[in-house]
Amino acid sequence: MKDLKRALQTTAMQLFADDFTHLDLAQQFRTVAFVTRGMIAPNWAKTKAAVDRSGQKQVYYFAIEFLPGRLLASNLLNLGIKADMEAALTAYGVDSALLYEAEAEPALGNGGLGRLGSAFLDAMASVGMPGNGNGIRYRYGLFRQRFVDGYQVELPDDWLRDTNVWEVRKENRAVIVRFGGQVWLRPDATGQLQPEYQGAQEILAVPYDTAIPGYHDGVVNTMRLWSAEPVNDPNHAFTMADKARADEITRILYPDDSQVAGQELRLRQEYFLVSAGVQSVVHHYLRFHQDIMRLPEFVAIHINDTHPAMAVAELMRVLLDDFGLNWEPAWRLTEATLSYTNHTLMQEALESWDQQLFARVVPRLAQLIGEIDRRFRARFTRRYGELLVNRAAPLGNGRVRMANLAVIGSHAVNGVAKLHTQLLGESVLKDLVTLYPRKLLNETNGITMRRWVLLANPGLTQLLDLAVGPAWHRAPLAARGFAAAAQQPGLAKQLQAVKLANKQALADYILATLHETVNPQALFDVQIKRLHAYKRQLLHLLGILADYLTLLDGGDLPPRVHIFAAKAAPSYAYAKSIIKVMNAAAGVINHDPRVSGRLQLIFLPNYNVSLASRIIPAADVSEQISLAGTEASGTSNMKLMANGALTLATLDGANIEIRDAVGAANIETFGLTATQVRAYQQVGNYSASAVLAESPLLKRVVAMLTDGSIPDIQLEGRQIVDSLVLGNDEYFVLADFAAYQAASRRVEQRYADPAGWAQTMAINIAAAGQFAADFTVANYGREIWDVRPTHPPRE
Ligand code: H53
Repeated sequence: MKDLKRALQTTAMQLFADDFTHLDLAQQFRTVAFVTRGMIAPNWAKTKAAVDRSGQKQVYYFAIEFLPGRLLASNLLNLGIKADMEAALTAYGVDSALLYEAEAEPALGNGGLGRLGSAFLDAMASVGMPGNGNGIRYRYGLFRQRFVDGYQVELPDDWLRDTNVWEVRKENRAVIVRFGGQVWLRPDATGQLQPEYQGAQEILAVPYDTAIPGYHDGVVNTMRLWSAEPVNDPNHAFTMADKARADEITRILYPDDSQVAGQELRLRQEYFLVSAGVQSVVHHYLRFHQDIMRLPEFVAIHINDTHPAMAVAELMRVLLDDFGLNWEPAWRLTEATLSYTNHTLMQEALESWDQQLFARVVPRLAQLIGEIDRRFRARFTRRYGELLVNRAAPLGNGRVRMANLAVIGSHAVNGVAKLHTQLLGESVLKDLVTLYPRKLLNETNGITMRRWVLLANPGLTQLLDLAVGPAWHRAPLAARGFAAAAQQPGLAKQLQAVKLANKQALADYILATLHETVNPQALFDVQIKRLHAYKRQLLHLLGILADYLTLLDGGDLPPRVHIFAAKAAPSYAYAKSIIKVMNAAAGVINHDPRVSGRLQLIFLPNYNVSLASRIIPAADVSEQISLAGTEASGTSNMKLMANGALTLATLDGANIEIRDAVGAANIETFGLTATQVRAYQQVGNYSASAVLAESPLLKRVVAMLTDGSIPDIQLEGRQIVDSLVLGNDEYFVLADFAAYQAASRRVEQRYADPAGWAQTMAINIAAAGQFAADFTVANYGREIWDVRPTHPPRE
């Protein structure tokens, strides 16, 4: 503690020429972060040297998004000096909670996909797997969301305005990425065809490295993010136009989640990420190895979703053009090095690119994919027939199909929850699984328990430590003992007290941000995730409106606060309409004295990792109500259960595995199954109007969207009703409504029994350990990457 105080003082002098106590909060944050970074650095260097020296195989996780969340508290925790640093801060009169909030949040992802990537980096470091993130250093992260008259407004996220203390610019590791122009193939002296480029645009990719310390294990891995710059050629100064063209590539994160943007700039971002990443992986490999033929023994490159799927062709390009390999050996190396995770079954999230656009942006890759396609067809057509092979090929209908390319060029492909993997095999990847029956695996997603419990919920952490000892920090399954321990009334009472305190803290935040008073004794019912039709925030809203009517009719329902947080893609009009209607409905319900204290709708703006950390510990109920067969996995479902929320869920994604973990008595499930949904879709016999006609309550609820009872939503209300009625309710919201209402009533009955509720809470907390990302990455390591952790998570 004394040492830390001294370090803060010295660093404050060096950075700001002033005493630590004289600095403002932002400067104090920088000082603390700088000291922390200094403490990480030696182990960072040591980890890198050890991996290179021992020749351990390394994972390179390629992802267009990473969503680390603020790093200071998590770094301090993992270093094991959080309490000491906080004590040092207290001694200087600084509130560490406020200091943590002074950190700009790196919002370099949209949602689950990016957060998963960051969880994996944290987990790999924590179990001792050499793992590197490879992503993009977006100048502007995901937009900040504000509500104006209930409408979502997007503000730029200028997260790099102040220096980013955590990153290290590595100009000496920069590489050149080539776009556009024309490529001619000419035979060289040996007769091999060599590409010649004409008129290509060259961009410099400069890496910025961020340390990812593992939990109490001295391992520090790297997240490498690439930034685009003009090439600085001493003989040829770059122009402002060159600079602008380069800057553009890494300026913004596309704000789409589970949807494709489809713009040329996005394609350029993808190639930039892939080309810089592949080149730097190969350069690094060659510093310690001679023989390129042994690449897959030392390197695993993972393609996270299809955005980096061009890695297949880029690695082929490097092997053929730079190393002069023949096609077959190059292909064997590529397949052995690459693996791919699919994260979605949704049509609108499956990437494909117009072939002409593709050829214009990355002409050499277009040639190579043409050849991959030709060989693929030649290999399989005779045996499997043209129809199947046409569907599974990388090229078809004038498009480059990224998922097909990724599967064909990888030795393994995985889904992210059992149901998702099964459905992949039956639908999206059916043909490819026929051709490559051994490639498809399941790797259910996981979460960082340390961030979502240790950091976010100190009260619960203390209780768990008390009940089962601190072993669960490293061995998440050790939390299992909590279920039995919580049968003692004393512990159960403490658990209730912790939850209540967390709810009070959230209530304070709600009061401060929205000026709404909520009662912490009420049931806190939480749905936090991207706003997307398939996730069915609309079903939740219809449930709230139905409860509102029931209360107005004189019905009796226990006090309940519905808490939402969600961003909508700026161009996703339907999702934005739902936000507007939610906010307008909140205006009506929250200010109607007839339901005062019994029903509230709280929509918190600007959902991000920090806001999630506030909401999750305070949740009683976790709404996971996507249409069965649409949510690949979900991960907020895991975070919420780990904090003791009861899951109110459809049988979708990882909800099914949560049910299996906690037992059917400790979750509320409802609704159509994926099989039933598919049957309706295949036969075409679902009629939303018929469902509506049969339910007077539902009819009244839907009418509220257009009859003026919610003011100022003429267009939005109409749009939603049209989607339900004229559009025949694509996501079966009306079909599941009655079952949802019934499940909601069952939740309330449970909540009326505090002792039973506390048991359910404890069972959920106790069972969450199996969803620790530590296990997930260890499984990837064993089944896909062939990389073993040096200290695997204990079972
Ligand atoms: O990935 C999560 C899943 C979640 C899924 C999400 C996702 C994105 O965030 C973006 C694109 C995409 O294809 C999938 O929707 O169900 O939990 C991590 O696997």
